[in-house]
Amino acid sequence: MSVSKFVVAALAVSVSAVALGAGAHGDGHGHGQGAKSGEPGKASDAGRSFTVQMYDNYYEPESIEVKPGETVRFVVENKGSLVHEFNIGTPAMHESHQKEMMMMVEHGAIQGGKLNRDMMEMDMGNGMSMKHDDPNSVLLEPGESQEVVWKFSEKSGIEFACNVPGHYQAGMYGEVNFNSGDSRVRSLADASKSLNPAK
Ligand SMILES: [Cu+2]
Repeated sequence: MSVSKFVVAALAVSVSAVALGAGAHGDGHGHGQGAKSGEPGKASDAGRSFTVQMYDNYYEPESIEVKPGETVRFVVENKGSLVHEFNIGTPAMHESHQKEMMMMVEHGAIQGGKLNRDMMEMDMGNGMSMKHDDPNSVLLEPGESQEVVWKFSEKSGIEFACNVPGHYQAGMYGEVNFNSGDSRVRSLADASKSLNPAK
């Protein structure tokens, strides 16, 4: 992890602490507010596929470039020795998800390198469970791999992140860069179009 990334992570934590203290919540000041990070995509619409490898505690690659509106297939592999998550969302979404993940650790659903999937299915008594089945994320034990197909929206400021307690703070997140003007990206886009002529 680079030093600058650590500084950014530390800054994000302190900024969100201030926001919490002020009773504020949300990720914007009007512009783009309510816009979502995207929606579940159909595999048949995915022109491109990325392999994302998860280590302790970082991703390879550390960032990806997509076009607004593009559907991308991610093949997520856990190459580390701990449980890791791949989750697509805004920093605010990751922050609130980290609280849920903390609960999963406290209840023993996540134990270092193991997931207690029976525990995750269990009713918590209030009709809720610790099921981890959101379409924008996967939670994997070491050696597991799974796919996420995601259709990105126009909204920028999206990260893929691991919300297992402590991992985001250790730098386990990466940027989704929206790029449509760059010539290299354009040629990739053209290539994906020719693979998927229906679009
Ligand atoms: Cu992790």
